[in-house]
Amino acid sequence: MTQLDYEAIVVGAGFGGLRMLHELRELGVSACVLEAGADVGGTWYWNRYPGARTDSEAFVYAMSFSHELLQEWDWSVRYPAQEEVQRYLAYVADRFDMRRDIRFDTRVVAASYDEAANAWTVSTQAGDCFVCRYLISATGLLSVAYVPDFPGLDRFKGEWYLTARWPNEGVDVSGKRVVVIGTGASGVQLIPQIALLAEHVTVLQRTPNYVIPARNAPIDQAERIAVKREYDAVWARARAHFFGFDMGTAGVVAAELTPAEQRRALEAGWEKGGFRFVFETFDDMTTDPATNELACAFIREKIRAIVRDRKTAELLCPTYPLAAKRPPLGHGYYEAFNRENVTLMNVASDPIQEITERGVRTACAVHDCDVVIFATGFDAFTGALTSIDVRGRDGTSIKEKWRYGPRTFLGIGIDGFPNLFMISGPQSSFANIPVVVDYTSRWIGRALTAMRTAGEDRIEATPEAVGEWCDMLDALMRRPTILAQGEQVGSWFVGANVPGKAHTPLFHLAGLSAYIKDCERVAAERFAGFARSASPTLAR
Ligand code: NA7
Repeated sequence: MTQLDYEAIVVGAGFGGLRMLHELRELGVSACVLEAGADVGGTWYWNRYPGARTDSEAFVYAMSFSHELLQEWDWSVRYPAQEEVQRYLAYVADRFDMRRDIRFDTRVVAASYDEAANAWTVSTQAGDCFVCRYLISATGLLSVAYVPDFPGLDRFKGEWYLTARWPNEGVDVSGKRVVVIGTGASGVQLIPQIALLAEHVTVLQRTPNYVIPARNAPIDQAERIAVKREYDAVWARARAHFFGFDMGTAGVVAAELTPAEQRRALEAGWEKGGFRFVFETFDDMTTDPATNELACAFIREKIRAIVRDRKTAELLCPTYPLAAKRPPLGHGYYEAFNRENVTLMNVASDPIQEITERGVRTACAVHDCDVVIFATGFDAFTGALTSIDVRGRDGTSIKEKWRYGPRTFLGIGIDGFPNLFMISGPQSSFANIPVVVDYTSRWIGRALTAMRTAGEDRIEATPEAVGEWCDMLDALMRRPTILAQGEQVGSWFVGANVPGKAHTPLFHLAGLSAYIKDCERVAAERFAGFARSASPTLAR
């Protein structure tokens, strides 16, 4: 008989882990959350760099499981800053007395499944071991930072930081010369803020992005009241949306409009800002290449109108389709390049060679500096699980199993790894995260309930279901869509941003609504594709 410490262990106390803990409590499942950080927050705990804020609109960047919580929390602005989201998640944890079930400063380093005991043993960096029946990974899709292996970093005499591991106490860049490497969503948020304080900021850009103005603004009380009154409908719309947003459609495709009408629509979308530009301007912006190019040309025109230096403006203009890389939202990004103290350098044509004692050396230039900031992205979706030594039924590790890319069923289960569930796992949905994790947590809860009703305690994705799911995702990636072009432009969502990583679709490219339909079909068919059984009863 194996003694269980908990029925379920959840790894990670960000949005996903907190949501899952709530679900487990509702089901009466004893659970513990193991969290590497010193507080809740996940992404929001670690990414404290200046300028960090949501790219999702505040009203749907929230937990939807409690009507009371939705009514009592007031977001201040349309795109809340890191500090506000962190404060919100701390509030959720306190409001629902979650901290008593969370062990902080506890990094999970290994987990192995024992078939005879039908139990997982979870080991931590500090040397503790916990035994549980169900292991639920809520480790986040963008949690393991990717730092290119530039030679010489250890020689650098200045300070260096990762946006994804920003020190709690902050960094003082006043009067310093700063080099920023990376112009994805993190770099785009950071650069205008750093530029306000630093003596000089040199931005090393490899690929320009289409940066859409966020149009951040305070939320007024009338809007707040209106949303709170109809929150159920807000969530229903978000679950039905491609990216989990409460957004409508344009109701029109570009070809139905005259050039003058197209122009007016683009200007209106640009004024609304954020992802509304993508989803509410034309319904075919991410599906029809001609419409996509219309939007791309429009943004390039805006860049040239904002950025005064012609050479800099041209360097900032992308040439690939909009949405082949995840477009960041800007808060004065292009405007920052009009400052005297900001310089843009092209490290696509002149790549970074090494970090020296004094700064960053490219093939043709030396950028002396006091501070280097790496905003170089993440080992997305798979990095968190493959950096833990997770071993399944026959001792195979996830790292070995996923050598050629992740293989899962629904992004929730893996064959050979019984009773392991993933929230926001690879091959699930990439959309507005609170909506995704709410859905997957509830889905896992439904699976556990079905098992309990049937007197079962073991569930495992079948190899056939995993094979079919992978084939379906591959087929989606082979379709001639804009998202599927991510591989050519080095997008993280197909693993193409990390050298040596397998290029496979890391999420369900057909959108959240399609993903939910697939999961619902599986649930309706009594969790078909998962083998379920009862093991000899274990003592607790
Ligand atoms: P991203 O979007 O992956 O951006 C990483 C940036 O770092 C990107 O501009 C990369 O250029 C750049 N990078 C990476 N390696 C190098 C090297 N070797 N040399 C120069 N530049 C390099 O990560 P973020 O953290 O900004 O955003 C991730 C997600 O978080 C975002 O999509 C949102 O969903 C939230 P590249 O484009 O590869 O040429």
